[in-house]
Amino acid sequence: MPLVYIDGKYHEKEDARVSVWDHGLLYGDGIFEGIRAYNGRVFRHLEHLERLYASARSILLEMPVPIEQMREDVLTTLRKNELRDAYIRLCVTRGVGDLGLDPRKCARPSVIIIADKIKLYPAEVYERGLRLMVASTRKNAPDTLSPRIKSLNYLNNILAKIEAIQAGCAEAVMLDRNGFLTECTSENIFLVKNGVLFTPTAVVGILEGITRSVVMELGEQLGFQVQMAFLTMHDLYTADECFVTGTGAELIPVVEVAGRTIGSGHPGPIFKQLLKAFHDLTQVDGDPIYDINGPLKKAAEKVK
Ligand code: PXG
Repeated sequence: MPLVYIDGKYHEKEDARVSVWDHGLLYGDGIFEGIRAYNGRVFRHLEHLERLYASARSILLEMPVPIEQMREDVLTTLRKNELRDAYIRLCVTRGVGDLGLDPRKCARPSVIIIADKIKLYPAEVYERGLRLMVASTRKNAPDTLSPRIKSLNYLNNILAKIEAIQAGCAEAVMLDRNGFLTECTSENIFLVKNGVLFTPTAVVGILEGITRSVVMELGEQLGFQVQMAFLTMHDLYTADECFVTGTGAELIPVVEVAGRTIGSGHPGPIFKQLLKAFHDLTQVDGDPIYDINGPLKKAAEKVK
């Protein structure tokens, strides 16, 4: 344990390896997804796979298997590892090729599926909230390497993460070339002002997070207005509440940004409502991992 899927075969952790000739390693040429399973269900499974296939299209990578097959392969990997609550890391690399950027050198993309226990953020951050700093590293512009592609090229985010670590902060907020808020290094960002939820528009260049879209849905269901907008640091400093969202993080409150206290300095009431709604949803919504043979099994029992 864990058993790792690589191109149709399962390997023990120690034997799960890729070639040094893989362009995913040599050039960061590939894409990935981070997905979670809760209570025996893969949360927003299809949405994650659709984003993966959209990233593939954008980088002209022909997926070696259709989306339905990929869905089955993820579920099988979870079953093989006997997981109900898990973190799933899907990687698709350009594959093995000669040296040189030309993707035509790579005969076939490689698919890797890792399913493992999740490492949660400490409970303390959800209660006390995060402190953010503002990274000097600007977000890649949409006309360079679009942040909408979840690519194996994460150095832009890693440089900002290093700045955060050096400053003693867990996360950094990143701005675009014009100073508009984009997102953090691996979470999207939300503000609350006068009861309205705001999040940066995807036009500035962000990864359109699955958690972000769930939070927008939940916000509306709870009766809040939700707006995607061009936002600046001023909007952040003067917000009543702020929080970040992501598959790993779920929803984490932000209580300080660049030395300014946000709102009351404590996790806000709207954040708390959304977090509860999110937790409730993750327990019941998603692609079942183990019930897949349920109807067939029941039918077989009836025949007996
Ligand atoms: N922005 C960026 C740059 C991200 O990488 C998000 C926003 C949030 O998106 P989701 O769809 O998760 O709500 C991400 C997500 C990993 C890992 O293994 C990375 C992410 C998510 C899960 C795991 O590093 N990034």
